[in-house]
Amino acid sequence: MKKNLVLSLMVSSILGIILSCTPASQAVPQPENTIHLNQLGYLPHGYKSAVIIGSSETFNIVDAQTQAVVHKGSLGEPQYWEASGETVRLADFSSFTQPGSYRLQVGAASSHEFDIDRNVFSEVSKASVKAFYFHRAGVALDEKHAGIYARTAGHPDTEVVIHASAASASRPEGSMISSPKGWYDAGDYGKYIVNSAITVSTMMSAFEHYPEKAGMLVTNIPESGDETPDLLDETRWNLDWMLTMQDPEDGGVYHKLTTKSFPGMIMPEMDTESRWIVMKTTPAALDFAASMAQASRVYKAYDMEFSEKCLAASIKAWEWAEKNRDVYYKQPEDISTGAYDQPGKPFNDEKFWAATELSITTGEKYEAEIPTPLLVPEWRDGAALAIMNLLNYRSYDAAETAFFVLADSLLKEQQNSAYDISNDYFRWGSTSDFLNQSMVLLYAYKLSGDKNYKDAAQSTFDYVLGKNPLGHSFVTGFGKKTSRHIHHRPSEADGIVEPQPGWVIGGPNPENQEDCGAEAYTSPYPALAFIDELCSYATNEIAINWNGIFVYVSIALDAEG
Ligand code: 9MR
Repeated sequence: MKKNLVLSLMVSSILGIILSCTPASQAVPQPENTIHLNQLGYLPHGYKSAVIIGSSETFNIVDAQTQAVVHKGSLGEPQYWEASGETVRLADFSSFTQPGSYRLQVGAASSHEFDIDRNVFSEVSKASVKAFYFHRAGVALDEKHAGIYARTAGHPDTEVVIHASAASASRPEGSMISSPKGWYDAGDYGKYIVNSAITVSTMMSAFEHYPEKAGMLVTNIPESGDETPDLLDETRWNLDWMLTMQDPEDGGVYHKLTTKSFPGMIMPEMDTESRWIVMKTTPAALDFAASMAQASRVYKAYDMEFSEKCLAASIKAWEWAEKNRDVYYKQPEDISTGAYDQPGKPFNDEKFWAATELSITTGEKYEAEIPTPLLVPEWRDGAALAIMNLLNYRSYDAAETAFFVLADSLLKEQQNSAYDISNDYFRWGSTSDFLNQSMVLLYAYKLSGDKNYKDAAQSTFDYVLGKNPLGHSFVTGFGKKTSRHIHHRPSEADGIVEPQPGWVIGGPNPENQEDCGAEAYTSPYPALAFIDELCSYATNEIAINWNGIFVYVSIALDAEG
């Protein structure tokens, strides 16, 4: 078993075995010339860099068909990267702009074939939106839209049970409500408000910031061809569910809808255990208020009634949160599904996010201070996303100053980074951290026109598609080497060898490594703490928020060209 796991490590096996016996502080013997690059390729006029491990000083770009050398370059100075224990050099071939199919060569080593093409990210961008369709709860996926991933409906959620933690006078413990539609959160079948909110908001922001490109995406879903862009049709599926999670009585929003514990690796229709509505919380209300306020303005042109409904729901949730400022999620004893909790963390960023979105939509004043420091967005924090949305509508000096402090720190990190990326820490969902950083950098470019931000965003995005020490593409179905055994119930249970395409994988995570047994993770380096195994929920799962940010960044890069 251990041997299999070691072999399946997504590092070159020799390097992986050497690393497994090497303490973090020691230099690692390197194989001659390993090349890591974006396995899909590069935009003709975009920044283009690859990471090389080895002693050569120069590199060539060769035509993939004719082998003719089309570009020659010198490698950058060697730099040590603590996160992987490697000494690496950069190959910068941004000046080579000719579209075509190529390989990068260093000494005797040759990279995967890659493209230089204006549309190099179009397909993966579409697939990352389409993946959400595969996760629709309560509906059968037909062959016309889902192809080989067609399946029968699961989780109608028309009779979900009010848990004791969610009980109120009008909805006592054990009573039923209807809460259909929505997307499954991740490898599990739960539906969680906090994570849903950041996901739909990131996708709606892609539409607001890049309306032309985002509005043009055609994803072959049942709604394709109607008056509404496919991206918004898909997002609407989850917004409709979110609206059902508000108690009409008092405006409070329930935190989640799940079974009591995670089901086995079964298809949706086989998971017939009761599903429960679990407690109202302040972050659920505020995140919901933020997303609904944004939805109100985004859908106004397509469905006025829905737009008004979203705004009314947002205001009601905001008012509930004003009266209930510190209701933290507390996992009930009989429930063990995901918590999306933030013990002890103040809810000032949630409040700022909701207040800002409500102000943008209504033009009225909703008071909340800009959180300091402003952080890269994630499911726990929507403040920077709110600032981008605000600046998309009007200028506001204090928001702009806070935003550029964040963007400049990411740019500096990238410019000093051995791997040419804006981050060197790894935790659960690390891939999404890189992508969220890319979003901030892209928005800084949009505001300033300074190309350095765009280059940093591109280079950080390249990490996700293969320019990383594992040489792994963290998007299923895309790139030459990607995950085959994701922690994802339908992909495991459907009997189809290839996992559903277009899903972003959580990626290296040095924590929570008990999931596959004590000996599964063999590297001491955080950037290598990854295995392509079903059991690895800590590194090889997928999740809607990780896809939502990929949708944003791939659309943005595609739009900026
Ligand atoms: O993405 C979440 C990560 O930031 C947390 O550290 C982790 C543990 O609380 O939970 C992750 O979210 C999971 C959620 O709780 C349940 N569905 C699967 C999610 C992705 O692993």
